[in-house]
Amino acid sequence: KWKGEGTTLNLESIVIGRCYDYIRLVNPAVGEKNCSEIWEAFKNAFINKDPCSILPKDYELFISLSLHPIPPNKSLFWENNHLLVNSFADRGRRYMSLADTLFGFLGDFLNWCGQANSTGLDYESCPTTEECENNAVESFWRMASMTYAQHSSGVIHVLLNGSTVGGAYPQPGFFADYEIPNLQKDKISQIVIWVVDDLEGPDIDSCGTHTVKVLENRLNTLGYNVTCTDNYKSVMFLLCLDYPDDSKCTLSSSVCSVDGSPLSDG
Ligand code: ENP
Repeated sequence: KWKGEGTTLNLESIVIGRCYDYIRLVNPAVGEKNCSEIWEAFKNAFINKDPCSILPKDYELFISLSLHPIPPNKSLFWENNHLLVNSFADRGRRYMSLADTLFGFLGDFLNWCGQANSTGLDYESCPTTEECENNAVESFWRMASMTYAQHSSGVIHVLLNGSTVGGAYPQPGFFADYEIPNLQKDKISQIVIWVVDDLEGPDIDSCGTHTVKVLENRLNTLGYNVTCTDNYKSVMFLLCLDYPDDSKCTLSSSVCSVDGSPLSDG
């Protein structure tokens, strides 16, 4: 009856399995967590309720059971480049995006909703945010975003997509509406913005223009020390894995001959 996809099959096994994967292998530094209790708290946020009346605060117990420190200088906020961020952050080894925290990791790529007057999950369909914003998934990410921003410190990184139609900094958006307002200014030394275009995509937005300028102005007005870099090299290298022959992916062209073979230096 809803327009969105239904609950991911085997949701309970996936969430509990991911929880053990996270605390035992991905990030044992978080210490002991009760994965079955975390699942119960997650489920109780939305089961047996009208699927359009789920609020961020319904996930409060889930968040308090799964919360752990976020290392300073490791936070990575983003818009419109989910898979790139997953690779770049490398499950918390390089950066810790929301999906690399325990609470974000449990929900990444999944879908879920319940139904009124039933303790069952709806595997057929779930409401989209267009149908109702107070749905189980949207409220989960709102709560997770607010918590993640409140616990981020040191140098904050933001990876935006300069090829997004409508601009790299979307408003409304999670970063604009739930993350920026929850950053704790006294714990933050700098905000580093990276605007990276898709390799084969258009250059729609860049540092100092359009929506990125709006973002820079907003953060400056809030009193943050802000820097912005276009097509940051480390991220470019990762994109270039899939497009090695793209003109933007040439490594040190000056020391190569026309056929691409290295020139001897003698
Ligand atoms: P999209 O629309 O590019 O990607 C949505 C996909 O990313 C979904 O598979 C979603 O999991 C997963 N995801 C991972 N982290 C988040 C998240 N954090 N979030 C919403 N979805 C997330 O992403 P958005 O909507 O623009 O959100 C980007 C935001 O994530 C940024 O504000 C960034 O700073 C933040 P699922 O369970 O829905 O399938 C917050 C909201 O970290």
